[in-house]
Amino acid sequence: ILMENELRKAIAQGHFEIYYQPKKDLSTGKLTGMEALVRWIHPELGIIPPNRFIPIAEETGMIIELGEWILRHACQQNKRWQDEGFPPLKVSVNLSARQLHQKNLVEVIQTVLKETGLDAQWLELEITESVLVKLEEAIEILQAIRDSGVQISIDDFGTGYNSFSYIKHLPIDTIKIDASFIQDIHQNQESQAIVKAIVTIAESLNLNVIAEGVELLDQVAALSENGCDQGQGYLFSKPLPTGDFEQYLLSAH
Ligand code: G
Ligand code: G
Ligand code: NA
Ligand code: MN
Repeated sequence: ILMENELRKAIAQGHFEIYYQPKKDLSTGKLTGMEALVRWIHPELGIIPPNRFIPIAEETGMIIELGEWILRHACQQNKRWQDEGFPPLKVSVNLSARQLHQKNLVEVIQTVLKETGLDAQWLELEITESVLVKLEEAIEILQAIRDSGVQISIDDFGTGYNSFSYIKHLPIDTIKIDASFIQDIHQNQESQAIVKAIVTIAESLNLNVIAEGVELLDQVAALSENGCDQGQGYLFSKPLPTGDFEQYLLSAH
């Protein structure tokens, strides 16, 4: 209850910050986009990671308001970078299960894009696989989002279900391979086989594929060998606050 009240206050007062983590083309090293990751900046406790408050925000429904704040700030910042002359990049924002059920989600997305002036092509929404396999009306919602020009990525792919076949029905753009397969890919043949299978499916369905949790050059080599040409992880950079990410953008080009 204490945490809940604190969180309510924080949302009312906007005590959050969005960190950004780069996504890279593994063969050229070029930046391909960035993931927006929220942090709670508590006046006494300091930085509180999302694992500690997103679940509470979901249970209480506060994620609707917080999610909109995150979406608006990520789009606003991305537009600002574009206006400042940085090469345009796609920003990926995480969407929780509760937000997918939100009746006016598409309207909210369209309003945020209009108000921030960000073109839809520079926004992607990351949705965890486990949410999608459970959601019967997912197809219609995803289709409506994509119809407005926003892209969809399946997050943590490979952990949510025992068969890949359902994804052929989903209107999506990108598969994000779960970090658990990347962690040991350089020394585990099963992980290599799984990544290779995911890449093959992605290719046949005309989807992009990206690996998350890339920490080692050996993992990059194994990913390239198995046809995965995009990655995100500590090897390139941890998630950075706006100012630091800007420095990263300046040094990366
Ligand atoms: O870096 P990391 O500690 O940022 O994120 C931990 C978890 O919190 C991840 O599962 C991530 O998807 C989730 N998360 C981070 N930012 C957001 C956000 O803005 N919205 C939602 N729904 N989840 C987020
Ligand atoms: O669930 P989602 O994939 O959105 O969450 C991404 C989480 O992974 C965040 O907590 C982010 O900080 C973390 N992360 C990003 N890169 C790495 C990495 O290379 N290694 C590990 N262990 N975690 C990472
Ligand atoms: Na994500
Ligand atoms: Mn993920």
